[in-house]
Amino acid sequence: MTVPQLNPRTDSALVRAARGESVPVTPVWFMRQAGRSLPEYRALREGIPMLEACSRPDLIQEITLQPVRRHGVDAAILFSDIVVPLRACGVDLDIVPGVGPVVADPIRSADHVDRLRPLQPEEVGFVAEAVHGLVGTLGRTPLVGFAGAPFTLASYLIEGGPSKNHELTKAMMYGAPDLWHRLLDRLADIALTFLRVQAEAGASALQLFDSWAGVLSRADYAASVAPHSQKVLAGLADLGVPRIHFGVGTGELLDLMGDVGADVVGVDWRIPLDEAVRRVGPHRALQGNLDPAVLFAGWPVVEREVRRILAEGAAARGHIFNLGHGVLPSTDPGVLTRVVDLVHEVTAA
Ligand code: 1CP
Repeated sequence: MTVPQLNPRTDSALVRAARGESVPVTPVWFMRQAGRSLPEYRALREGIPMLEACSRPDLIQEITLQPVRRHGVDAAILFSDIVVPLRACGVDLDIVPGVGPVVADPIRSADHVDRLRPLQPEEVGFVAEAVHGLVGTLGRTPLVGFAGAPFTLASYLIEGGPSKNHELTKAMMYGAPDLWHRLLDRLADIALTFLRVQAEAGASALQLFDSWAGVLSRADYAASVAPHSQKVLAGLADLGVPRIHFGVGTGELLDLMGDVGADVVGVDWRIPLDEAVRRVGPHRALQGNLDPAVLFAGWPVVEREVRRILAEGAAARGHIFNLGHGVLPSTDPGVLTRVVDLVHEVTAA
């Protein structure tokens, strides 16, 4: 008897759930599953700066695989960062430990925007090489590729680093709309190129992170951000891989974020998934939404919350179990493994 070759792009639980097809178990993976919660990650990163780790195919592959081996998650997520394509096309930036991305010369004028040039696929050839290798090693486990959405990238470029209030970003959005749209259009092209490189190298699904879009009103999101995110997601349509779109605190924007062209809408912990179905509509799958802080509350609480989310997620066209945002660095990785097992146990047909 020949064993059928399973193709993660069509047969994996992740892709099937994203398309609203039947699944043997609810697929589960975690945003930031690769990273500081894992001792094997900390050991490997010892003495290697973040952006160097993100540019070496050997390290990208090993770090991406670590959580798959340890937790048995249903998807790998490429080890990279949303600022990697910006650096690859010449933006002077670094990822500073304990801070995040820091931009040497923040973008605040027309001259700055005009200097931001398109990303050439060869400039992220190291990512394509890593994805190729990973897809071979992962076999039937899908690889999720990702990019930062234009708004979230703009926020780092304009503020110069992480920001609480995004005041300089909003100042440009409200005060210099022409410049704003020019900047976001360029960032959309960069994100699109970066995502296409990953899909063409074999990624099975793509996630567009608009992590900080939740700071915007519906009207501002619709007028100033949605057209640019839509350009990115529409530009992926021909690839036939599911598109996941996620932001934090975006409960009031969920329908709009779906409407820019997502197959799956990522939901944080603030809105129960059955309510998210009402907001997004019945035609898209959902991903989420365990509060990453719940993982610190002891197993009985974690178990109760996982079961609640699975029950609420049953209302969706398809459900991909995830956290409502990334794994916190001090999380006990053993709890993550137990969550994977529990999701599989509860949902096995
Ligand atoms: O030395 C280190 O370990 C640095 C910490 C770190 C890591 C592990 C950073 C700096 N980035 C990453 C990897 C990373 N970044 C991944 C890896 C894959 C995985 O999920 O396992 C991903 C998907 C990202 C994407 C990313 N970077 C986002 C979107 C997702 C999210 O969390 O909202 C954002 C906003 C960033 C910016 C960034 N990079 C790093 C930090 C600490 C931050 C956030 C800074 C801030 O609060 O603004």
